[in-house]
Formats: sequence, structure tokens, C-alpha cells
Amino acid sequence: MKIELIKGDITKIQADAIVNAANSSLLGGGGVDGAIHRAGGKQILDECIEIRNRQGKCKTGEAVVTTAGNLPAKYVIHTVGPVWNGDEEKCSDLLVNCYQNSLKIAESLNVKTIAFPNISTGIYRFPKELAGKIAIDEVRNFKSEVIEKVIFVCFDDENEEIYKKLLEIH
Ligand code: AR6
Repeated sequence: MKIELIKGDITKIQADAIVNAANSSLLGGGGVDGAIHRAGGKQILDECIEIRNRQGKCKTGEAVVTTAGNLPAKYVIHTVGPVWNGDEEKCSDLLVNCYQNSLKIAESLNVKTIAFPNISTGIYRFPKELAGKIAIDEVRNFKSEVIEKVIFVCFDDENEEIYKKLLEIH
């Protein structure tokens, strides 16, 4: 799997799937979640409501998928990152689950390119360097015959610098 780093807004990315850092309500919020729902339109929220009605809230570390409404992507994979509470082991395990479950859904949908935001590193306050290491490790360890490219989309300068360093991009 090829790994790419892009600085910018994930709603503009032309990938088969983009990942949303959602909350367990699946009903939208601030940060990247707000941006995706704003740019993607009502269809995404309607599908999230259907999922809520069918299976209830989305637990931390789990993921669900909707279409991508008005976005250039085909799918939005909504995953719920952990709120950082200082319990490094537990929070790390939950963040690992976010990446693994998102990649599994992508693979099941025959997704060739998938873009991830820096899950949990905004409102949920997960330490950025640790989150970046987990993200990159999980993508590198995920063996896929289907997914060809993973794009890490960094919105803030600090994450961009961290990912450049971790991916050894100069
Ligand atoms: N494109 C890409 N990345 C973005 C964008 C964007 N348009 N906007 C922000 N980011 P956050 P969390 C980055 O707070 O920490 C929501 O209210 C941002 O710089 O969006 O997982 C949800 O509903 C940061 O690096 O998500 C939840 O309640 C990263 O996205 C809660 O926030 C994640 O920041 C989830 O918190």
C-alpha cells in the first residue's frame, strides 16, 4: 500500500473513501465531522440517522459507512476515536481499532484509495505524535490486496510536521 501525505481539507480529496472522526451519536459535530457534513450535504446525515435507528450509537473504536453525498469521494467511513483521558494503553488500543475497522470496511467495499484525518487529535485531545505513530503503524501493518493508496490528510501545521518526520518526507 502506498502512503501519501497531504496538507489540507479532507472534504476536497478525490479518494474512493474518506474517513470521518465522528462521535458516537453519528449526528455530526465540530472539527472534521462538521466540515464533512457541511460539504457533503443532508444525505450523509440521513444515512447516519438510519444507522442509528438500526444499530444504536457507534461505540468508540468502531466504524460505519455511508455514501458521500456531494463530496468527491464515494464513501464516508465514520469512526469514533477515543477522548484522551491520560490512560495511554486504553486510548491507544481504541485508536488502533479505529484504523483497523475503517480499513476493514474499506477493503470490504473494494476501496482502492482511502484518506484519513488525524483522528482524535483535535477536540478529543489525543497527543498528536502518539496518534501519528499509531495511524502509520496500523496502515503499514494492514495487509491488503485491495487498497492501493492511503492518504493522511493533515489539517494543522503540527500534525503535518509530525507526519513528515514519521514518514521521513523531507
Ligand atoms: N479536513 C481534515 N482534517 C481536519 C479538518 C478538515 N476539514 N478539520 C479539522 N481537521 P477533530 P476529534 C483535523 O476535532 O479530535 C467533532 O465534534 C483537526 O486539525 O475534528 O476526533 C466530532 O463530532 C485534527 O487534527 O476530531 C466529535 O465530537 C483532526 O482533524 C469530536 O469532534 C481531528 O480533529 C471528535 O474529535
